[in-house]
Amino acid sequence: MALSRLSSFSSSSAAVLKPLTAALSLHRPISTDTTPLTIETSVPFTSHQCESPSRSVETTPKELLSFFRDMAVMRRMEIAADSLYKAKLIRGFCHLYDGQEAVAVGMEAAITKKDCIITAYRDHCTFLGRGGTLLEIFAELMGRKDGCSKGKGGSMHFYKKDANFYGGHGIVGAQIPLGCGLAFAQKYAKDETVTFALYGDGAANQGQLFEALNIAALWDLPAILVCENNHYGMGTAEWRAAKSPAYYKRGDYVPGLKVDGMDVLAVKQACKFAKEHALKNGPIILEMDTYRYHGHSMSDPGSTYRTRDEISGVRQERDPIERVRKLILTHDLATEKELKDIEKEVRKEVDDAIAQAKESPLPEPSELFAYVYAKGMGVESFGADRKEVRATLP
Ligand SMILES: Cc1ncc(C[n+]2csc(CCOP(=O)(O)OP(=O)(O)O)c2C)c(N)n1
Ligand SMILES: [Mg+2]
Repeated sequence: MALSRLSSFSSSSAAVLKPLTAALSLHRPISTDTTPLTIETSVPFTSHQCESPSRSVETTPKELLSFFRDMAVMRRMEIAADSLYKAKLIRGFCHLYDGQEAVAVGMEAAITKKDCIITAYRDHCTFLGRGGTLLEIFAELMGRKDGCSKGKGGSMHFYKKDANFYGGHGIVGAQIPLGCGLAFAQKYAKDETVTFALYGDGAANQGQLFEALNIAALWDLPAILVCENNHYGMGTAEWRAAKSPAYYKRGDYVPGLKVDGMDVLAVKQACKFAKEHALKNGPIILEMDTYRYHGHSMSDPGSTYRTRDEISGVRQERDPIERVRKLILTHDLATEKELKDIEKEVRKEVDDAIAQAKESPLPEPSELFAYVYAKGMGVESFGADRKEVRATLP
């Protein structure tokens, strides 16, 4: 596929990075500088059945720096996971998110931990965004006790109930109706919160999406359906799988927005807009135009159905971390050396977490069924409620 298919949002960096307000006092440390700063999104939003949010996004030096740092942690973490997998310290399924970091980070900047998030199997960075720790992540990936799912879920089943993160789901599309169910509970409880249900372009062709949307629209549920369009399913390009790849329009009677998912500020703006919309009017679709650098999963080199030129072209023109680095430098908010130092720090944090995770014990065999099924629901199918079967268990 030609790069042009994917680069509808790329534009010359000079125009993209032009400051709207330049009256910034330059004082250090920028990590606490909350001077307002307005920056224009890379491209306009495209809307369906609704207004578009403004392209001028309010931010601060502090926020931009935290975006840079958070995305750098995510990138480093996923690259480390790749190495651990190759060293056979991580087994089973493992889907990496590098390239898509702006979606997780921009979304969190617009919402609170009272809002719910539910996603598919590409979930490491979403969990980190919800406040999960690197130790919980690496321990879970290695099947250890200190993992966020106590070492029993692995890569696809991260979960953090105290921050309303409802997984981590391996069945393509299954999280969409579950997310609408969460939104139903939120509306029923009148707690003025929303659910972000994330799914891929591959999942966007499933029937259950449209069934869930129908009910969500009928009942005005505060559901935000986020299609992370990285342009490929499990190796199938979107144009081979979708008659209309304009996913933001595919809800027909449900409003939608197309967003540059590589621009963290655009993602923040769209999510803020969507939350307000959903609380007032019901569901909305956000199509995030994004890209994954790794293959679909660890068994996919990712280079048989797309060219290396395409991947390196996206890295060069649209990388979400490089975009924020340029913004910070253009606005004189930090020096190149300061940003490099942050990256060095991040690298060490990730290495330390891996070392700690390796020390974490494996789950106790006696805990085989603990935290797997709700009490009395499902364990009996293994016969674990029968004395003679229990006796055979470790
Ligand atoms: C119901 C179902 N069908 C097939 C699969 C195998 N499968 C796993 S991921 C995937 C592709 C999904 O692509 P997309 O929705 O674009 O998400 P992405 O991996 O790009 O994030 C497929 C076919 C599955 N897990 N569940
Ligand atoms: Mg996809």
